[in-house]
Amino acid sequence: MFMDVLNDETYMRLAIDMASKAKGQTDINPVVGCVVVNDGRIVGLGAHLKRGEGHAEVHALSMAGPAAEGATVYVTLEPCSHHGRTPPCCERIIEAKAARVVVACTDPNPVVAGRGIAKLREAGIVVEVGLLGSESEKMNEAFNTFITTRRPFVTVKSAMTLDGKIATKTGDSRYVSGPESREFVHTLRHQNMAIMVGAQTALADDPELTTRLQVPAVHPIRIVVDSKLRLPLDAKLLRERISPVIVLTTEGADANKRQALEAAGAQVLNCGSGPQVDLAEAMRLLGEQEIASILLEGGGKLNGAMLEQSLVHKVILFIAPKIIGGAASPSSFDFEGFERMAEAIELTRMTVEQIGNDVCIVGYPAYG
Ligand code: AOF
Ligand code: ZN
Repeated sequence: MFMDVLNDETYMRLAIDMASKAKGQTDINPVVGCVVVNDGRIVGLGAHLKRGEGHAEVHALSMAGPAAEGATVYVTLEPCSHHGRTPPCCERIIEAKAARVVVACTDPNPVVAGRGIAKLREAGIVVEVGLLGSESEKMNEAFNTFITTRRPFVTVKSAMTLDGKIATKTGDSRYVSGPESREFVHTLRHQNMAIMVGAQTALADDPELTTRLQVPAVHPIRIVVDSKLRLPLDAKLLRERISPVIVLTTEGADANKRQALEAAGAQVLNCGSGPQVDLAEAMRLLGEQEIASILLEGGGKLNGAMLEQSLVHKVILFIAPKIIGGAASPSSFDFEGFERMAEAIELTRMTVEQIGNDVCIVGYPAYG
């Protein structure tokens, strides 16, 4: 920025920047940033970096030490009020004798939900809520969904040609989008707790489903939806034991194959009695296993089924400036389809951005 004006927003922006860089490393916990300012000087900085370890406020306040007295605390999420894996942050702020707390957004966690702010006010601290609130809320969209529904926040990512296809008529799909988009996808893998594909995609592409970036990054848990347990035992994702593999199947699937997959290191989960994996049940089971976010990477059939059953929360589509034709070429959402345009699933809060030569569309499906 050319002119760096100092105001509340400057410090909240700094807190958001710190928090957002930790996305992908806090497990089911939100990312949170905190800045403590006293007498015109930054005296403490902190971010929540790992589940079970210090909350953002604790790090920032311990850096500030006695300088926290009379200070303003900027925090991207309402300070917690509960005894979780760490003591309540609101008590820590009260003990530190801060004069004012600026909060970006409230904590939707039912055990907090306004209680942190109320406790601070009861202690006579001035609390202001809402500065850069929607940005902070968006940064924790997966946490917000998981903590209130106990279901994973599902982002479907797909790359298609200008004529809406994800592969040629022979099935070739390497690559639809350009290198910049693909690098962004690997960042998304780092930021999501799990990545999910259908068995057909696992068979056709034999993917590793790991995160490959210029810097080392976190590898997501790898999930394969495989009602008939067709995943080969020598699949790359089983051989590459870099992160856990979960295979979602049905009760009637072959017991010997199930044992063999388990022996190869996979966890096999039954999702209904078939013939196909009950996807809603799958999301319930994955939520039970504390998988808070999933990046869904195809194929078209699985994307379509997830969307049709209202299980997709966010859509990220890359459109590459290429035309490949072919009536039989598959598309991003391969489901039976609607009869009338009025039935279409529309994206809300849509944004459009150019990434390299591709157009990237992000939106949130509105289910009727
Ligand atoms: C804060 N500051 O930095 C974070 C908060 O895993 P626990 O037991 O330590 O607690 C996690 C919960 O605490 C989480 O669900 C959310 O409600 C809140 N996270 N709160 O004041 C932080 N990470
Ligand atoms: Zn806390």
